[in-house]
Amino acid sequence: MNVDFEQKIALLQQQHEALLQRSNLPVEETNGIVCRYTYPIVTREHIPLEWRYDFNPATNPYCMERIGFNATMNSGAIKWNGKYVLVVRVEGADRKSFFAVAESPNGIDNFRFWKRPITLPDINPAETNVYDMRLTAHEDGWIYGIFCSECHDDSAPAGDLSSAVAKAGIVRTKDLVEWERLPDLKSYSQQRNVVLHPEFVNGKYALYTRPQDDFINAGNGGGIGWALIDDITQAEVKEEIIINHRYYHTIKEVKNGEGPHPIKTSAGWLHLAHGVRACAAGLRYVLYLYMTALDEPWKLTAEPAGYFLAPLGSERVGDVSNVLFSNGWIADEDGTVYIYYASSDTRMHVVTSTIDKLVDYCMHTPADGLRSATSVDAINNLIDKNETYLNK
Ligand code: M1P
Repeated sequence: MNVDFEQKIALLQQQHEALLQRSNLPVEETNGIVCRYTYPIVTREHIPLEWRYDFNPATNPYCMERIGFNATMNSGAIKWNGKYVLVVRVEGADRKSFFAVAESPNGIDNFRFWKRPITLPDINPAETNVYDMRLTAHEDGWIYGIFCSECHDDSAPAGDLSSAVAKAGIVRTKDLVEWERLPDLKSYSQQRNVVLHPEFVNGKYALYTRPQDDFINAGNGGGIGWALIDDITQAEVKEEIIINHRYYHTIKEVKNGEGPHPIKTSAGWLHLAHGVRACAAGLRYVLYLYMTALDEPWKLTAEPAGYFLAPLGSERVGDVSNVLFSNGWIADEDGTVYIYYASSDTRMHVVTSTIDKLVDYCMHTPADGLRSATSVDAINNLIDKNETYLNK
């Protein structure tokens, strides 16, 4: 028996188990809107040891990691059999992303990966990378996953090995284990951040889209789009309107994208999205909320100015620094909302809030007047209101 090897494995298992079982305590609230938690909830260290190590001392005498992982990020989310389930984007050391399910009993800690990653039906040899799945339990009875399917852009000049093409891949499942692959979304432009609305609208499937001129740039794509789809098994964007626009000198000046599908509330559909702006440090990704009408989910009814969540402290640094990205949240029956987000394309976090608080935030935070002068007006209005109130 190789005692040294056995001891190393035992220590790895002990440390891994301690990480998985670690409690995640809330940190003191600062703004009354969300509660943050002490630790990231899923990191590359959470990945099962069986995916990383060869446990046979004869073939792995140095007890080395045989397969390396880089990040656990941008995760879809769903409540499933009473558990809080994430479909995590796992990125290997080889830069390839894939999906893997991790579940928690309480939504805050004790996230554990299922035994194996998701094996998607492999329908296109040119598909090189898959990532950022949005999950929707649709009223048709299926759980859909829409994700970015990336291929090399073969029309790029010879030697350009970076240009890529983004399409929306579509899968569906009844158990999160077996996934049926449907044809990719047909669209006149590249598409990323495509999300399925959970209800039929005028008898059709409805998609939130993000038309973009090329792989990186939204370009003429004006923001978050909306398209009705006749047949989800042959999905095609025939007409698309922009329902949440980008504006100069805002947090979403460069691009934006729908997060998870919106939550239905009595006050309207509550949306979570990411906004991107450029600065000397590069692109800065933040999260924002907006609302649309219940019976017309494409009509904007409220949008607070600025961001709802931005990278804070250690969240600022990672593989792609200064990024928050969310494609998953879970609304519990008691009104608690678990918002799952990745920081800097590296690790997953959660904040909690309630539907009432998030709706109140949307309805009563001043909208963006798009100019410094209007921002000062908003502050003065609040001071005036407080003076009247405090002098009563
Ligand atoms: O690196 C930040 C994000 O960049 C892209 O976001 P968008 O779709 O808005 O362009 C995606 O690659 C996303 O996965 C990544 O987190």
